[in-house]
Amino acid sequence: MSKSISLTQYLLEQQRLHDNIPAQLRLLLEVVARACKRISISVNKGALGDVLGSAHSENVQGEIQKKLDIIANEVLIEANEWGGHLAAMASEEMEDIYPVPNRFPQGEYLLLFDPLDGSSNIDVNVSIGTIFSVLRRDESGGTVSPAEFLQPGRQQAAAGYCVYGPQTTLVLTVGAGVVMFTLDREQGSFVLTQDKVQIPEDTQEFAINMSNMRHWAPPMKRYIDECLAGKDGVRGKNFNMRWIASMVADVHRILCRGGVFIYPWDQREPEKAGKLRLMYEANPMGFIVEQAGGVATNGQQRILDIAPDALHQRVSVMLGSKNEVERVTRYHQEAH
Ligand code: AHM
Ligand code: MG
Repeated sequence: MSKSISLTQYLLEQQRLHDNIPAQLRLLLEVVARACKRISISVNKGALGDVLGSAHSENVQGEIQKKLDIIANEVLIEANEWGGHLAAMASEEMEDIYPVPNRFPQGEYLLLFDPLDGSSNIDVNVSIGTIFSVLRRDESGGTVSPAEFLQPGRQQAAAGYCVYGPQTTLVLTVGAGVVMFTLDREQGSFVLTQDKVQIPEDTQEFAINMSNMRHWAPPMKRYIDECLAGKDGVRGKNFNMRWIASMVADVHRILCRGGVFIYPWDQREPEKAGKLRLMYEANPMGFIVEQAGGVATNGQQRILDIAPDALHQRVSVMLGSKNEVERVTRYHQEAH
């Protein structure tokens, strides 16, 4: 029987080998993984656990919250507030940051998350997930200010996501490659199932919400038109399309077999840079994709180099296989 490596063992061994996962960060990652296990249990119960449907409330971006959005948010906060590894948290589902209460020790990290990504898929039994990003606090100490969260994505200490699909899979980077763990429900632990994840440089598969095509900017239309023309067009090869409408599941597919994921700007709300959120979605996914050899841009620059100016800032996202993301980015840059 081959020996299985648990998340705990993996993190400890990485620390011994590379000295890149200090004790507080290790605790943080284990606590997030534990919270994801709890969320996974709720997701699996579905209608039996009374977790489906709307919560009849709105989040800061005016989106209707689902019951599971709120449950997942609470699970992550409760799990993370008392361990001494964090100074504060920020969530797509909360307007303001959540400083660790005074009764608990303060740690040196900041945690950001989209507690339940793919909300529109919750009630229809399609893969959804949790996305998280970890930043280091600056040196100042004392009360955490929202401004401390506004660091470019390249400063992330770690990032990951957990996808709740046919399997529950936790994907992680601490800046030394990407690893995947699968939840072993009998043992109750995450087991290492893939190391050194690499996204192929070329692909013939794109993920984009095609129903918005008439609202896109010309470079975006050009790229997709060329893909659709297939073998007969300038690309000289056929493309396939996939769109799950859960970023976490679309990105997971790209990590498994390549592809490009795009959520572009569109002219219906021209003042919004895009739909997805920089701090909770684009930055952590951008870090993971780059660590797996892929590329992540907003059409003009590397996602991880964007200097954030607001916690809930939105951004255009193009990520995945290197050669396709570079091409669609070049089309945007040329038109600028
Ligand atoms: P959410 O965080 O509220 O679930 O919204 C983000 C999701 C992404 O997971 C997904 O890529 C996108 O919204 C789907 O958008 P659309 O419904 O336009 O296809
Ligand atoms: Mg989301």
